[in-house]
Amino acid sequence: MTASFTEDHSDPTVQPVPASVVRQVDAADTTLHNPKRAVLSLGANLGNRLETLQGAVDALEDTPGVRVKAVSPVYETEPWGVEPGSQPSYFNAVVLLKTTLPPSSLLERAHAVEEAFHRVRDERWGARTLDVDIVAYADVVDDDPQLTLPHPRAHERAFVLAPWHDVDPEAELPGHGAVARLLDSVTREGVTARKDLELQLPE
Ligand code: A4P
Ligand code: MG
Repeated sequence: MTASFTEDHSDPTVQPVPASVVRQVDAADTTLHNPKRAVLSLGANLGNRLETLQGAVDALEDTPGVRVKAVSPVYETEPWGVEPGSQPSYFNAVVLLKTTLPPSSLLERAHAVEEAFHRVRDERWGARTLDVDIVAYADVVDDDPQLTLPHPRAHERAFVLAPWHDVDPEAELPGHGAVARLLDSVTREGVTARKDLELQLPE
């Protein structure tokens, strides 16, 4: 947006644009030219897990302001945080994005994608058709409970670290260091690569 828009009042039908709006538009414009890297974790343990994960990848790619840059291998994983045997196993994968959306809008979109796959929230860590978590957004570190960045449990979960390491061996988790080193420090028990399955990167 140029200053002349705000200063040229010769046409009486044109209202002056407040400076604060000009600043907002200019900031949005900078973001558009400066996409950020984001890492999302996908998990499913109800329904057709592979189809759902692929649907989530496609829905993310269909989001204005989001490009899916890489999709990890699929892992079959024992449910974390619940009684053993009380839930079906998960399929987990990690997606690398470039996005011009701010973190809050990316979370809104993640929730919309979950809802499109009939996610029902009844209990914490309950079985679900789809969970879409933001693992990391650029270098942002924020303890806001609505959107904690990086994801507060990502650093201790092999079902996040292993697929992330597969697609980006040099990755760093902000505030925690190299994903490769974190992966060495957690158990991989119950986290198995499903080499017979594959998610497609959208065209
Ligand atoms: N929230 C805060 N930070 C974030 C973030 N970085 N990404 C808030 C996404 N959401 C974030 O999430 C609850 C609230 O967390 C959201 O409203 C959001 O504002 P939810 O998806 O409604 O509920 P949840 O997923 O049951 O809770 P929570 O605490 O996010 O669970 P986790 O830690 O995501 O764990 N075992 C295996 N093997 N594989 C899994 O994928 N996933 C979970 C869920 C448990 N066990 C698992 C797996
Ligand atoms: Mg979640």
